[in-house]
Amino acid sequence: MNLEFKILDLLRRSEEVYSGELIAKELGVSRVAIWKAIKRLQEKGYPIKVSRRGYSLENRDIILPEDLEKIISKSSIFKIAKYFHEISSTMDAAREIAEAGESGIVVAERQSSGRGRLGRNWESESGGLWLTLALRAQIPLKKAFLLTYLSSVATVEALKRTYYVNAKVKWPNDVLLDGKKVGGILLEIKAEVDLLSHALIGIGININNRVADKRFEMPAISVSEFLGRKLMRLPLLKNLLERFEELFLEEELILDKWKSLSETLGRRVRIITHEEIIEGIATDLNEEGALLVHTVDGKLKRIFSGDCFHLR
Ligand code: BT5
Repeated sequence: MNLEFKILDLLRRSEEVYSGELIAKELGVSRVAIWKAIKRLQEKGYPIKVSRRGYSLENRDIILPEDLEKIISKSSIFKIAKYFHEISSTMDAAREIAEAGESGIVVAERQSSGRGRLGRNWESESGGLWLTLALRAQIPLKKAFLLTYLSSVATVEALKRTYYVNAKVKWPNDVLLDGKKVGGILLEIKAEVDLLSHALIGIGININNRVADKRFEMPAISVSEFLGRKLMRLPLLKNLLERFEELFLEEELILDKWKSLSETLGRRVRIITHEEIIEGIATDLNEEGALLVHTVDGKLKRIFSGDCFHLR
């Protein structure tokens, strides 16, 4: 661990102001070395406040490249980690990893062209958790859909475990908090014949960013807006990856888990596909991952993709 990382790590652990003397003592280096390292960190844009009493962080919720290294050192799937202050989309960097034949994770503080399904815009201001998992795995193409459900379940369980909030999944790729969109999953795959060569799993979660007053297609919320306080994202990231790996390696009953966390099943829904608009009661997921909807005119529809709106 280099000195700059050690200083940031120390400062983000507590709200207190640390004197240069105390930092120097804790890290076993001179005060001049600390002072120089702080200067370098400020030049890199880290929000370190300097006062007469010492140093503190204006915003303690920082994720560092070293954090990602630590996380993947414990991973049995992901071998490469990349962190960006700003990037077009974490999907782009993840694609490079996958095309080089590796599995890895990419996290960015901000995305300038974050995207959702069908090329839609995904607002990715600083404070959210924006990541993509690049996964090389021999998965039959027919089962690729499971990755979206698996990632939604992992996200919901990580949110519950980290912040004790009652998050839910919504068909097909949303995560809800208080009935509003707190996160979304974007799956991009490359396949040869009927086998996956890689999957890029984009996960976006609104944490400390503000979204409640944005005019999206459906109401949005961030965890911080819901809880009314600022949060640390690193524990969520750790829990999310841990849960993803457990679910992926143990091949637990993903669809059952998704169903038990679902806010869609049992609801009256309107589904817009590229062919039609369907209204009815969403009753189940079948084993192929299709949503089953009983329509008002008595038909049973199997829907594989589309936009879903919960009706009252
Ligand atoms: C999604 O698409 O929900 C998938 C979002 C995936 C984002 C992650 S972030 C890391 C990785 N890198 C990327 O570039 N993307 C992934 P979809 O279901 O198509 O929803 C998109 C719609 O959600 C938009 O058309 C807006 O209406 C709304 N929206 C945009 N930004 C939002 C936000 N931050 N929070 C809630 N809703 C948002």
